[in-house]
Amino acid sequence: MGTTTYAIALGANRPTRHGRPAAAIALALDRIGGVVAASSTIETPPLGPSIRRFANAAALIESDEPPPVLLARLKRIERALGRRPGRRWGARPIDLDIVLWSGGRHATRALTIPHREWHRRRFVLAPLAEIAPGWRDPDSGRTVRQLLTEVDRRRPRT
Ligand code: A4P
Ligand code: MG
Repeated sequence: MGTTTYAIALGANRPTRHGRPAAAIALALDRIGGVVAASSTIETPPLGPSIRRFANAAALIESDEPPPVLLARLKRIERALGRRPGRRWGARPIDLDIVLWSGGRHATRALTIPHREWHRRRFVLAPLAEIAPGWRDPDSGRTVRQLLTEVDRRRPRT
């Protein structure tokens, strides 16, 4: 039985032998396991230099793993699904980020939770608001739903 809840953001914008980006997201969720809630998968315009649109989703998972152990496992899943280290923000078959966890904050050189920038990104907030609208950002005290509203107020169309 899992004792810790994590919110994971999933993103993909390159097809793989498993199919379209949305298929990689479904497969990643299956491999991660312990999923207690999963959002729909939405298509989003790329932030940054990528040209291809992204598929994005969010999930809540339960796990006994401490954050660095979960991160190492997520990286192994990324590699198994065809991710290769490359240009930051490059096109990727799958990106698995830890956005929040029930332990509050976690900050080491290799891993920062909450994920930096998550609260400004509609492609993270919109899926997460489907499954965890009331989860509060430990830094600002605002809920996911409030953060999404604020992002939409600033940039109503993206
Ligand atoms: N790291 C630190 N904290 C975390 C965390 N909370 N979760 C470190 C995961 N990793 C964390 O990540 C680089 C390093 O960050 C890791 O080795 C880990 O030690 P990465 O996944 O290997 O590389 P990346 O994904 O290229 O970098 P990064 O910074 O995660 O990119 P972003 O900021 O996630 O941006 N547009 C749309 N529409 N949708 C997207 O999903 N994604 C990006 C990637 C850009 N534009 C996008 C999307
Ligand atoms: Mg990442």
